Amino acid sequence: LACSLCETFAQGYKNPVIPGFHPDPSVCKAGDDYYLVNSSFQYFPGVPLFHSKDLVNWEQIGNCLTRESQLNLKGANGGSGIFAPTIRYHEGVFYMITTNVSGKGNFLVHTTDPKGEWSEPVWLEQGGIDPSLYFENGKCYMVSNPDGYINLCEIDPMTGKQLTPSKKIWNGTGGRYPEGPHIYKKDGWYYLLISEGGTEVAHSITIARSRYIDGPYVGNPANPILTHACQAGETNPIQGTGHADLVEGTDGSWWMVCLAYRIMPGFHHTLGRETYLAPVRWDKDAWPVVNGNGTIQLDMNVPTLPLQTVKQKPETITFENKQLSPEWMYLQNPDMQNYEFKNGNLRLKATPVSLNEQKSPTFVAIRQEHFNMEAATSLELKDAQANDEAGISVYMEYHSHYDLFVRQNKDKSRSVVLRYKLGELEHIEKEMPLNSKGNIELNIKSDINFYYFGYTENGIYHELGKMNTRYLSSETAGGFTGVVLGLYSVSASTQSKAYADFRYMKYKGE
Ligand code: 6LW
Repeated sequence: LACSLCETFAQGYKNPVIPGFHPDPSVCKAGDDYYLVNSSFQYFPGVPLFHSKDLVNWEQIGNCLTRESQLNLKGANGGSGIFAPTIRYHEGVFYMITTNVSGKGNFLVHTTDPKGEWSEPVWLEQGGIDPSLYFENGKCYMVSNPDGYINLCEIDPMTGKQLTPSKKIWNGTGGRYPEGPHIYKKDGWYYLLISEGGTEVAHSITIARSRYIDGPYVGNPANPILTHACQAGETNPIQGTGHADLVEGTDGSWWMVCLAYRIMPGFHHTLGRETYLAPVRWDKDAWPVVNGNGTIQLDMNVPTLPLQTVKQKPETITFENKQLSPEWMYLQNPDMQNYEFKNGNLRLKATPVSLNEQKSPTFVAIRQEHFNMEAATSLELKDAQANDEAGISVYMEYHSHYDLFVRQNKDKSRSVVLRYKLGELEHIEKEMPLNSKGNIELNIKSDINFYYFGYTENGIYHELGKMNTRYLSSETAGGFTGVVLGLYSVSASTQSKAYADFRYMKYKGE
């Protein structure tokens, strides 16, 4: 009997609950639905939006920032653009507040239908990053971290007007970069949850509380309440735990979402900062305790809310229905004239903007979400002139990507080429002449250490080379994002009318 009860209640789940580049999670509950957002940096549309019924299984239902009027990303890269967002639900309205580090700073958008369009930006006066909202008694409070200190003010969320002066309320326990603040109220206490230590291995979650919203806030003697920068976390394959948000489940259970990353040999990570889930209980002194000892695991053997699976993403993405699902991302602000659906294909019109530029090349990508994965695309390059190219890029940043592509040659023949771009280095690893006309399949496989590149012509697979994963890692390439797999098309001249028709994108992860 004991065992069958265990099975009923201790269903357990696997972390990360949203794998791949999905950092800075924030979560809210509306009725018995949960909504979650992530930061998005230089990618358009901005702020991916997920829905769940159980906090474990998440489906991306859209993006909060879908129009250029909400999201100017000119010149943005993986260290700028849209930083950490917060999502809150209050009296029938959803609010998403974030920072455009490449633009005018802090702003919020709102909607009554999160699956639909969100409002125009409401610009805010208080600076710093990682803004969050707290609603109580008809008032709306904003917290963020100008000058490395958590500040609180009251705002009008519909106009953005700041109604009270910014007040410093806490700067943590002495760790660097106090950030990611959120305020909650429970049993007469205001709790202020923050991150410290920076987003790398020293990342930690700390908490303080006060009887008054504007303080004085007193830290939890047991801080940090979550970190892997400690003995209990030192051998954990998950590192960098931080940037968290709390939510109370429909059954009264409490949960934390946070970011962390899965490490590769040498403490590198390529998949970006991912979204993790942990159970929270409140101890006898009314402080939250995260998953028992303040660490999290890949296999979480804990009771959950009743699990409700969501639609799985297809392994083969086709373009017949003439739209891209919400996980597809462009760089900066795309010129949509260069993207078209034609005869069941995704047609990418080549422009002279190369992948090495901090601009918006014709490029559209999905995230790599697994160390072990296989990706493939079938494409035909058309109307091309010498040195025009189209293919697929394993892309971390404009200066760090591995490109597998079809190139038009001077003699009008075509080749398939494998090229690496790593900082100052640009290297063609291999090029092979193509014998046939028409579609070619480009193939990428990966494991934790290598990417393996090849192509398939007339049903025969040809190997081109393999390259280390670690040079694309956040530790080497920098930035706050993770590796994405982008279909792209680039011309060698402005005169070229080249385009590429992509028939499908396959992605299979283990
Ligand atoms: C984010 C900050 C952080 O705004 O990194 O890990 C910054 N936390 O809170 C970019 O994601």
